[in-house]
Amino acid sequence: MAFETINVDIEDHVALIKLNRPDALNALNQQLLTELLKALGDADGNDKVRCIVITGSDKAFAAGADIKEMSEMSFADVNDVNLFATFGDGIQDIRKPVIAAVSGYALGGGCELAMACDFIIASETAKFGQPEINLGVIAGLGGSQRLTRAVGKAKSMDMNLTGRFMDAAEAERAGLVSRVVPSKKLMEEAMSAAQKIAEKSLIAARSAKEAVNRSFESTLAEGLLYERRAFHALFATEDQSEGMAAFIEKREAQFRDK
Ligand code: CO8
Repeated sequence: MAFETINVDIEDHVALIKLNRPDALNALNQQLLTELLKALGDADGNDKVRCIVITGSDKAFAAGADIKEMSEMSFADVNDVNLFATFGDGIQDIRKPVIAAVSGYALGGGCELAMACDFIIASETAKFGQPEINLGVIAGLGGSQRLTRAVGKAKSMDMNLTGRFMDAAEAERAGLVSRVVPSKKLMEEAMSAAQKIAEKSLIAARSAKEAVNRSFESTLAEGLLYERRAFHALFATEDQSEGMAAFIEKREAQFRDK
């Protein structure tokens, strides 16, 4: 499938997916969402890919769902657009690690897309927000749920009710992003983080991702049990033997995902 609204490059085991609707600040229309889901699924199933990075342009990661496309929709239309219902689940189903590299605006569906990734690296210019309230609607892809889990009720309510934007420094203080870097260094930093992940055992990386995600869905006791069982299971892998032997022999581990 040839993509028109995104670019995909695979280099050194990292799939870099760049949103590419510059005239609309990468607004997420149906075509872009369809192409993005397809590209993510392809990357997840491609043996050459071990980590995925999603990014936008300097000015905008994504300025939200496409308002022009949505403006004509009725309840029945929105209800009927399967993508609005399935996109969030689709991105959650990606088993390889996914990093969002955010510069400029990450608003509405753009902020929600970034939050659906495993972690966010932001440039100093990044601005996050859930301004749907200004349009007479509310967040529809996790902005009231993932944002609240990430930054707590006070800031989430503030952003969802006033529609104000959070800059990169505030987003880092609040725990929404894992690191903030100078604008020029964003892609270098994101790709270097992705490379680091790509060097690990993919079995362990997937397991770590699943365990962290499980913490959002379970009690502490259940989460701890899940983590412990996943930890035990990794002792059935060759990568566990290799990783520990490499440490003892003072050499780099050669993981084989076995
Ligand atoms: N949808 C469609 N077009 C957009 C969007 C958008 N979300 N954002 C920007 N654009 C377009 C503008 O219309 C403009 O196009 P044109 O030149 O043809 O008029 C072009 O991009 C450039 O935008 P601006 O001229 O407005 O640029 P500024 O630098 O002046 O302002 C802003 C940048 C502040 C980002 C401004 O564009 C803005 O406020 N955009 C809208 C932000 C917003 O409200 N986002 C939330 C949308 S609703 C949503 O995301 C709901 C998600 C729910 C579910 C998703 C399911 C998948």
